[in-house]
Amino acid sequence: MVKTIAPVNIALIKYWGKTSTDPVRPSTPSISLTLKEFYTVTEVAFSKGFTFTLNDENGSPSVLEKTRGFVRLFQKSGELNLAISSTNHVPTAAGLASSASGFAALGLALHHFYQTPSEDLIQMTAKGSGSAVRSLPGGAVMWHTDGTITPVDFGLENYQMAVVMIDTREKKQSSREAMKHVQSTKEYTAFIARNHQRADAMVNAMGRDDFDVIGRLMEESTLDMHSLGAFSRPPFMFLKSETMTLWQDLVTARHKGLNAYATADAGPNLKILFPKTENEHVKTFLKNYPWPVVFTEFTREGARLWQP
Ligand code: 2P0
Repeated sequence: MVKTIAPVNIALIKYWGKTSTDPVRPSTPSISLTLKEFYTVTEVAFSKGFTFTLNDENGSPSVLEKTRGFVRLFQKSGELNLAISSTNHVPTAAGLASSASGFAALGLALHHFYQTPSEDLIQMTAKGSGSAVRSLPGGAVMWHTDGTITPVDFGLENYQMAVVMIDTREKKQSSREAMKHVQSTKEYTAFIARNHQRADAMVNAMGRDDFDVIGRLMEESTLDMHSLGAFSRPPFMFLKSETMTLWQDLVTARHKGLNAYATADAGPNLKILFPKTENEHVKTFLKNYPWPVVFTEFTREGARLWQP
């Protein structure tokens, strides 16, 4: 039996699309921070037949199929006699499912279980979920267009994130499908060029701890990524009106001195990044809204074998 733990990561510069699926190569560099309080724990053991449970519930046929395909990267032939159980940990009852922590934990567990070469781990994990590779090392991480990952110099101990759970129901469209849709729009090429520049500028800003620039670049990358949905046929949106209302209010509060910036991923929940010194002000700001909020710190710990 092998048991692993892997953290969730949130991108400040967004990954959105691939130049190649085998091996996986992202079209744009992305940069993320690793969350301390959100993670997945996964156990892999020999069994009769193949089972996968997530939070003690059997995976749906499509999830089972995707998981089986992922395991096939590690065990190429023969029957799959494997029981996989995965648990997503979040600090409140409100779920925030994450394929990043899920595939990082599973990829690492299968790597140990089948004793595959270490140099293959990133590539295999990326096949499950691109963003999962950023959950492998922990800390501030950059995933490059050549498929490699490197640490980014950043004092993440001084920052926190508030995750506002506007709607935690499962999204209708997967990131993978959404990326494919937008890659055929002509606006995509310009997005990629802009996001490359932002990634370079972000590394600089993080190195000198320039939070005004970090926050601005994060919001730009987020809104640029989300706007691509409007150009795709048919158009789609992950953000909801509540997301935009809260974000607009945050911008207004910022003009009055609140030092915080927002981002959102393939769903309507808003994540607010701020220096720890702003914690009380952010709490006061968020008190006016009905949604559950989880505050989290960041961590330099990445995916690893479970140690009780
Ligand atoms: C990111 N997201 O950088 C971006 C921003 C969501 C919004 O990467 O196709 O599950 O499996 O590689 O990594 C989520 O998509 O997609 C994602 P695949 P993935 O975090």
